[in-house]
Amino acid sequence: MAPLTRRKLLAGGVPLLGAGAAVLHGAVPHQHPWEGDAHAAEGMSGADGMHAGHDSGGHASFRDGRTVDHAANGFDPHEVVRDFDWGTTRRMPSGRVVREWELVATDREIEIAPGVRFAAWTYNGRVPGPTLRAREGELLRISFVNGSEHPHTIHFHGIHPAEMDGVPGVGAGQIEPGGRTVYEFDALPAGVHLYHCHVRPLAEHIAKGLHGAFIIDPKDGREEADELVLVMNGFDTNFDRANEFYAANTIGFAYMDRPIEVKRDELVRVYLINALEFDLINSFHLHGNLFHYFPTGTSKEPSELTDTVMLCQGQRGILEWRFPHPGRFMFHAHQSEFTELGWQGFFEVGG
Ligand SMILES: [Cu+2]
Repeated sequence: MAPLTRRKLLAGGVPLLGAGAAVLHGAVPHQHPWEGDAHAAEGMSGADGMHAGHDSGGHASFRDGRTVDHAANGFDPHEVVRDFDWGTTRRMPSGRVVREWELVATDREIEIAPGVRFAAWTYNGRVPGPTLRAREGELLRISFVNGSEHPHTIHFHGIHPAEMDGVPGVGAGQIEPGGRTVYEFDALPAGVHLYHCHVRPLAEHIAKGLHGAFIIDPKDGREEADELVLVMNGFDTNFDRANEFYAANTIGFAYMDRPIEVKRDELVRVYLINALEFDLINSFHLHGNLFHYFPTGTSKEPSELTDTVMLCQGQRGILEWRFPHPGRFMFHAHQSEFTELGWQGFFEVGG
């Protein structure tokens, strides 16, 4: 029997209404990627018996309660969400601050869902890569070491000279395995940006894990807040250029299993980035509240007060709100398909 992928299921003419809804409803629980054709994909093992938890009666998760071994991965989405890497600084004679990081590309297998191994390409061993954070106007110096078996670069969004753009054929160009280079530019403009590899095939290099958040604070800062970073991404585990798993910060359902704790009435600021490949858009939806949205974080005036934003690949923004009510509030992609395949979580608002 030909394998039925979720793409074929959605694109293959299965009617979504009436009698067809029953077909879809019946088919979906048996066609989760971790038990269907994806199962045979190289590098996947130990995924037997996995089901999304909407079969389980509880909240969506993985049925038997197993969770990803974050310690073995070497990164934990609960730490990633509040982990801002300010690098190291020194002051030049002129008084200007130079901020420096070292980013090393490595090939390593990570567990993206319980029992599902993915041969990732990483910056500093994690997906997403470290959240690099600087202040507007500083001089930034990023040493890039390619410890991977494939050529890579780091392409930063923001304003910089052409030779620092991290694309093949310009400046240092493509960095071969064992090679290194230094990217140096001014921290401009203030906002939430991203960085990613820019070697072809581009979608694969980004989707394998070579992407991360890059935040530049305005010179006069922002209002004190509980700050979070959510990098929306996904994983194509069977190499069909469609994602089988979706998440914010790589591990699907991680914030369902363990909600992100925030305080009532405290300002919450989310740096939201869409690093998803193979799907044209992604989105963020907040329950029980609305947020101010600052596209790319480049203006201090919000463009909108809303509860849902849609982002194309590479789009990003800042979200700000306060929870007036305690309790558990969901956040998730408003494409239900993405939600069911991992991209959902809870905020736990303490009284
Ligand atoms: Cu690459």
